[in-house]
Amino acid sequence: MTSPDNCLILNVIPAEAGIQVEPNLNQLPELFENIRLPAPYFCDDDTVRPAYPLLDSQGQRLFFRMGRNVYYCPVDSMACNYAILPKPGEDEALSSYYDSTRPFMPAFLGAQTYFYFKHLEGRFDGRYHWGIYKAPLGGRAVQAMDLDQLPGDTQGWNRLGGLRLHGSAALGDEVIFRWNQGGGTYGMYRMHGPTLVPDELHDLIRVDPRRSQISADGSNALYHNRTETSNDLWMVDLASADKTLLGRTNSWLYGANNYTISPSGRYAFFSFPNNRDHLQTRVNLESGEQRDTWTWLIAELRFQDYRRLSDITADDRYYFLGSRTRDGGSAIHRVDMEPDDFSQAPNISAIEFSPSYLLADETSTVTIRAHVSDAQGLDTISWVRLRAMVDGLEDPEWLVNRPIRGEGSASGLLLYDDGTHGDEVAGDGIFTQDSIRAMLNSNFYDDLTSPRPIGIRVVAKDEDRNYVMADTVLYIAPVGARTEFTVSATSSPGIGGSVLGGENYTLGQQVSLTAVPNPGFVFQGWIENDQVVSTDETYTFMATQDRNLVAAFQRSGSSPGVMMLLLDDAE
Ligand SMILES: [Ca+2]
Ligand SMILES: [Ca+2]
Repeated sequence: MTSPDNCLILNVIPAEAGIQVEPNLNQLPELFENIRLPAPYFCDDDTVRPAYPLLDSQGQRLFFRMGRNVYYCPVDSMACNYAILPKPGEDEALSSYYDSTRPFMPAFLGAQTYFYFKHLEGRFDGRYHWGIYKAPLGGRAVQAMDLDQLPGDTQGWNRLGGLRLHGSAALGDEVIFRWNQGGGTYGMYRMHGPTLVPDELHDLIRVDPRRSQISADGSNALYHNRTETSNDLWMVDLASADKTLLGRTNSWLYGANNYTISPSGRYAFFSFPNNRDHLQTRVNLESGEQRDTWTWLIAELRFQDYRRLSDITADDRYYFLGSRTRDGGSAIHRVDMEPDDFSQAPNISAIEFSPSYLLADETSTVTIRAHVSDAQGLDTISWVRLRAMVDGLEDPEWLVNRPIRGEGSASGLLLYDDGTHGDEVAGDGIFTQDSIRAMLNSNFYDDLTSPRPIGIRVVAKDEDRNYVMADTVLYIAPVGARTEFTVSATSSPGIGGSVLGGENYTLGQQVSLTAVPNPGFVFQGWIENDQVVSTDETYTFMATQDRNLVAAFQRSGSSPGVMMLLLDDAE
């Protein structure tokens, strides 16, 4: 599990504690594949856009609210239908728009799918009937719990606003929810009873909880806690009450939104408002590595659209996002975080910088070249833009300014394939921008004492609104810093083989060392300071310091294992 020290995500810290993406672009592009809802579910009315997309635990069905109804769509066909039937004689299933996170949640009981949702019945028989209601998929709802069973205000307005469903499919017929008990205190309850979750957990949750979320297996909860100096995002083990800090701002002002644990338990997702609400930051819960999985350059979202992010699928690959389009329509996007199919979306196969680093003197410039293609043809690419990132985040910390600028807007420099801006050949798919320079009045540089990398994110969009983004790093060097390094590569023993690639490199240049064993020897690994740093014959890294690497070989001819292999072959 990650320690709090290496997951402080919103302070300017050495990038090795954030995301450092190696420039192996074949593994890096993120494909944003656009799925539109079938025509009946498109709407021009901005008030009934799809919201609160939610996946089932298998990631096979997408649920969302539109207006006062809940729909579901098989992910394969996106043929959508009602998840909850409207009330008899009415057009709507839900009573209100209460709650800013999850107005409904699915539950899975054997082969049956049910919905729990917050509801106020229309009838009034001396009192209102607020509660949690339950409906089978495609069926009508009955009350499962009356809010009057809970402590606190009994008939006040907006009672449902004090109720937050924290569902988990693994909980089956149980719902865990947060409840505003009145007097500024909150409790975490189980629906059956209803009963308070044990006191020690309750206390953890009670510290200014605004939202929390339960993991798919019901074992962990995320919750948000505001202190005098920061906003923290914690994960708590519901059995042991052990806590892990996942994220922290250095401001008491801004909190986290829309946080969720992936069904696999491998990732937490969240948004901090200063990264524009909807930049879904993914944290690997084992390594602490962070990355924004959405980009501000995809300008199909508006303020507070973070409410329209779904959970991610059980294979950690996709999530869905409801959005309003600039032409007034609505759409749901599917985000593929490990794309391998570029039959529709553009592809970015390489990103190059020349020189290989940016000198921080405000006059030196760097030229970027991005190699972009599209199966439908280069003339279907609408634009290619870039943004800088710090610690894997597009908008790192609310007081940190962007570290670079260039011609055009620093929030999205355009790259050109028209022969301008350093582009040598127009129309060859190599998009170029030659005006990138350091913006030294950014406080990013206040503690810049040694070469350090920033993230460079390149995003391409095609006419069909497919997006792809690829991240790499650009090293920034202060004036006077060393930018030339020696990488030495030797063989051990000397007769074991030869090595290629040991020479001088500039900061940020890609180094590729190759070990070639002589006959009778096998390659064991690359050794540095008595540590094995790679067991690949070709070892690739960025030049940031002098390095001394030894390729270790071992004699293989008399190995019993090889003799057995030869005997087997002879039979
Ligand atoms: Ca295309
Ligand atoms: Ca070009």
